[in-house]
Amino acid sequence: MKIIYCEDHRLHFPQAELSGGQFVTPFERPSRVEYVLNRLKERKLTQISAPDPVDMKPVQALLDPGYLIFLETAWDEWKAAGMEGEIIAANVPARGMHMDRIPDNIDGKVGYYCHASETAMTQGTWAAALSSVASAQTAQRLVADGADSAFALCRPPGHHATADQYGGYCFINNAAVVADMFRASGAEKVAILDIDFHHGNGTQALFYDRSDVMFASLHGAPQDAYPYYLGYADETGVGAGEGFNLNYPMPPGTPYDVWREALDDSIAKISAWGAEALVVSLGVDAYKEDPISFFKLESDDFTDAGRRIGRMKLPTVFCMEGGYAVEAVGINTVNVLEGFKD
Ligand code: Q9C
Ligand code: ZN
Repeated sequence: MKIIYCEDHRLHFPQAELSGGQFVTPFERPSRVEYVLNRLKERKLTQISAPDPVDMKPVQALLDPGYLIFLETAWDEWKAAGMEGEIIAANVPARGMHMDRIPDNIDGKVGYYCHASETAMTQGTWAAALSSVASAQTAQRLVADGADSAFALCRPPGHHATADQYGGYCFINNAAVVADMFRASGAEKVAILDIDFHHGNGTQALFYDRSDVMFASLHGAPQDAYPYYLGYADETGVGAGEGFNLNYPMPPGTPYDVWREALDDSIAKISAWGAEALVVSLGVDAYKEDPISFFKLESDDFTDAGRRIGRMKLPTVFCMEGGYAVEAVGINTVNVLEGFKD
């Protein structure tokens, strides 16, 4: 399997994440990628290359133009306004307030374009986010041109980012861009399977009214887990998209046999629909020792999950999402890829 990776991810490394009322070193940190790269090499998966330059057209086609300008210019505006630290949202439009009037003040703008204040932006965030989506796009082109599968080692991750909001460590929704590119390159039906521990709220929102991209997400139930305000099972799509959104929320302590039933159900539905291409939002934070999650998957379970996904026999692009038990992130990610190839 070809692997696409760009070292520019290192340009995004905020000093701090707001967690439990304290500033801590972000869970989503550059070393996550190093653990995956090391494990790939250990397992002799060495077909690793850098992405082609980012193609902004598919990104612009899917996302809000004002949001993209914001991401590009936020750091300069923040510094020009005399802010000393990293960009952290301190206010967001809440119930009863205007949801559609964008402030001129950068502090107000940050809150408008953000949904979760744990995620800081820095000088290099935009460049890193572009390199991440560039990796996803290069992987997509390989598969559209005939490869069975490719793995985009994306960082920062993407599945929490919507058309106009960042948060949950995500800025540009890499998997969503890939799905839309599969549509543009001729696939009529594209499925996105999101196995990251957290609900893929951004991906869901981007395709909620569409019948050409089916979205399935296995995740910690919103009553108990970030992103808290989306991800219930009764969110099934709207309009033409009705029936094309599949949520599998699961409670704290969920073991693999329960998670696997959800996986099998989602796979059966994607296959029965007749998807022609598959995008996997590959987070490995369902692991039992993940520091911010609460499922109980073992490392071997990721191999089994990969095998089940591989049995769909679909052209597949994997986009790296979350996973924070740093050493195990490498093992579990590569286990999925090896299982897929069995
Ligand atoms: N105290 C992804 O896995 N909440 N994002 C962190 C830590 C946000 C996860 C709480 C989790 C975001 C891509
Ligand atoms: Zn996650």
